[in-house]
Amino acid sequence: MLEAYCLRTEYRENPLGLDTKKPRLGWKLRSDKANVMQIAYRLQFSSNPHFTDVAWDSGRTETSQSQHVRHDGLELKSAERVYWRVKVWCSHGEESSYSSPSYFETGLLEASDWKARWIEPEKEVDPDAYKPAPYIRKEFSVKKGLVSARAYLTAKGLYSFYLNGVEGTDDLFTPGFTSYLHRLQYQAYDVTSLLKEGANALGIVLGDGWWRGATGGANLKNNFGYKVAFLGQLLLEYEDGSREIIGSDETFKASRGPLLKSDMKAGEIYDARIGMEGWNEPGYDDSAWEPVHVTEDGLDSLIATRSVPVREKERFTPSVLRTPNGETVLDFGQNIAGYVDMKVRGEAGTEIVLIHGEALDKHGNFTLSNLSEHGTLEDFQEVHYILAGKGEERYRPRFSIFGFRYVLVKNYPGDVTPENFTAVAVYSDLEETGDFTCSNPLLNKLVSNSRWSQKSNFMEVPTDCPTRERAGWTGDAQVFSRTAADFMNVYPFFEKWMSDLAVEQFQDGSVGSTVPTVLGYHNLEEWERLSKTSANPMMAFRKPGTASMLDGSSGWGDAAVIVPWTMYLCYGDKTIIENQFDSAKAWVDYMADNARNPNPRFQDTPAYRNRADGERDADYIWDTRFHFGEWLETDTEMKDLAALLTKTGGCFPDVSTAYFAYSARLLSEMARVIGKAEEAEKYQTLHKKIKRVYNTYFIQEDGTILDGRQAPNVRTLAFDLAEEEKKQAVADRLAQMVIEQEYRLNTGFLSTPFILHALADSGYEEIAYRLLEQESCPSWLYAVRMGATTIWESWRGIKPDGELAGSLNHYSYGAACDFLFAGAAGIRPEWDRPGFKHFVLKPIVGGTLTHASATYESLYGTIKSSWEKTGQGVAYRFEVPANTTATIMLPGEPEDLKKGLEEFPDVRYEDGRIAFTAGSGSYQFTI
Ligand code: RAM
Repeated sequence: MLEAYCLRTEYRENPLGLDTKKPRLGWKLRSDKANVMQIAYRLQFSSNPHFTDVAWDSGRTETSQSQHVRHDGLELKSAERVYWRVKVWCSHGEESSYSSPSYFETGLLEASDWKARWIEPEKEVDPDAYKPAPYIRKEFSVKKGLVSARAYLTAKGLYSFYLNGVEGTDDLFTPGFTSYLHRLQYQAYDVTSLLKEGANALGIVLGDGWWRGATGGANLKNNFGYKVAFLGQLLLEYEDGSREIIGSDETFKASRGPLLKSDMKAGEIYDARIGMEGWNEPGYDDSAWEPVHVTEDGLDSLIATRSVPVREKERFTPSVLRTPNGETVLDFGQNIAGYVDMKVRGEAGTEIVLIHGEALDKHGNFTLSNLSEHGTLEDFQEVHYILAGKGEERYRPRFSIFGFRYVLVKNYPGDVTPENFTAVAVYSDLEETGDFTCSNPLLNKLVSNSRWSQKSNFMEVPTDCPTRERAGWTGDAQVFSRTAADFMNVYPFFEKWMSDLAVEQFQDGSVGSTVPTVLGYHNLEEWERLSKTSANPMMAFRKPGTASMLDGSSGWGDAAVIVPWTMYLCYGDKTIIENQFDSAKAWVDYMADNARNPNPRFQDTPAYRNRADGERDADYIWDTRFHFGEWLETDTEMKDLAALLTKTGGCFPDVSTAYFAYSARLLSEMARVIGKAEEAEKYQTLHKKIKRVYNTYFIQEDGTILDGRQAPNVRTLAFDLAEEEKKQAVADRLAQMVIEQEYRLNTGFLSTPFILHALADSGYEEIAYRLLEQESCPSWLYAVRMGATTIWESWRGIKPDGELAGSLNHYSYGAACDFLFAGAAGIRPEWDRPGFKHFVLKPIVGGTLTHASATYESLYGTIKSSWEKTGQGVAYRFEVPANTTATIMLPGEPEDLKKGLEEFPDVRYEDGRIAFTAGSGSYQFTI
């Protein structure tokens, strides 16, 4: 048996509306044999699923490549469906039959395909007030013989749409979040089954969304514009081959409706008394509705959607609490991002209020205090529902999403009972790829918490938290990107976000700390308005297109390099490197320019006097500009952060120089991967120079970098910055600090993800495990013991006395889970052969664990690694998917080489481990 399955186009199953002319295709191989490699494939394209007319045939193509396959074969037209199938030959000589067909469809490839015009439903808007959501409708007729219908839709703001009263999709928060003024996505939907011959109605509701609703820590409003707008067209195709287009234009009509406010952060007000039954069905009397305004807005920024659609996912039923202060609070048991789906019966006009929060205070009462440290909206995370009073009513927000575990319920008529409230988790529907379990239940909970923080924050863009800021903070995303790839297939998600990072990059190469930025406006008019009127300079601190003081921080801006590299490492797709190379290079050049700028504060230090090859050593130390530094180390309190930055002036040369070196090295690797030899050489040289200077000025003989601080040692090891002769000292010093600090961490955002790897990879495996399994504060498991269901922003999110600090749903520290996948279970990608086409299985047995097991769904299929301590030794089990190979590296003694490992021709003893290459199949060894 040999089979090609799991066919994907552009990482999606049967996608509609692609605007790439050469989509990436991929498939997996399944076989009942071991040691299976694909040696050739044959691809066919057709206009029909039976392949009666083959439009293109690759013929037998000799290669083992089964992912990221692109072909020139087809001249794609707009709105065209293409079926494809593949057959493969494998190393055993076997030939598969053709896979079941898969398809993709192109979107509107030419600007001229758009017949629709932008329409605005609102006349005047008050920029400072919340606005009711506009409802838009259009009736049209469908002739006999409809064979297919597509909807191509987008909005400035958010849209949901209905055909004949039925919602057109379960995708939420469309058109997604991008740097709208440069890239605005449209979605394509197959709506054939929703239409009927005769009269039909299209209905649209628009929400404020990221376009003009409150965003970021500063709650900027009108970030992209003042008015919401809609653009969309239906493409109808009839039996006789004729086509008809119904595009948004002046014949569409608009009205306000029951949704009186629709802010993503502040929440919604819905007055169900404003009944509009049938508004989105044909025959509705819309004589009181207003005409829409057709604008001259262009279509240049339109792109087909690249979003992984946001959807409703897990559901939770609450327990109902009566808190000491007499309030009624729902506890859903899990901190999530989403909303509550509520059922209610009561009198017309009753106004129910739901307020969403993450925690109870130390007295057990509902609180939002942990989220208000930076000031927040008055009506933060609030839903107001006003009853129509007509039997059972049901409501869930449409354009708001909240971070919460608890909900304060006010004014609910009758008894608050669990069955009337369901919390729905809402996030980008990424394929889950990884799981880990072991004998320590607290670690299993840590894995769950980290995964939940990913789910809560992977909502169109990677956010810091789903509550206070909800911003695409580049630093947080960068440190978590590797772990994110363990849990889910994040390639398409990051590919999209990185394009936004690049378009928002500043002229001088500096990278925003939030992408799309919420540290300043995109909307020039709004910036001008507020810079004139606002008493608070923070409200207008950044002119569109210019960096704010908080942008361009090392460790944050490095997302421009680290994220594409990490995605390449985990998925082997060069596209992200090709797309991002110029952006990554601009960031590294920016660092180089800034490193050359002197900082008068350090001008008397030796680095400013010493020269090599005519250049000052200080030219390779980045000691200028503002940076966040290691950020939130264990001994920093949330409330002291601002003071710390003022004290240091945001100047952390050890951090900035280390990232400068690391990004230069990764950039050189990126250049090599895409065949830019000259640049590969140039940035390798740059890396060497920075490394030399870093060793000279930052690393002391005994391996100390900053006295008592673990972070710089971790960074030095993780980025491979120490010269060979200093390496061990840096590792020894780190281990010593961890012991001196009684197996507790003192790292922050940037190096926490690496500390366990850094220790274990330098021979301190047991120390790594002790640190990981530490249960007292500060530690990962302290939070677990305190009942955390997600990862906290601060190590002291809930102090032992119940005091709260900061967001309870920030994934950064959860990045440690990569140690469970890549360390404990040992599933690791390889730099030189990325994407798990080849990988390493190098489990680390240790700590209190008696067993550990991980699965990872790679692009080639399922990888499994587990171990268990038994009376006979440690029993290892592995699974290597077809069309891949693995280097298995087991702990053991040289004499263990004889234990049934003879079948592996390259078995050897290497770095204290038994190493050999294995092809696909299942393996079991006891050593
Ligand atoms: C905080 C954000 C984020 C962090 C920045 C520096 O306010 O929540 O996590 O990256 O600041």
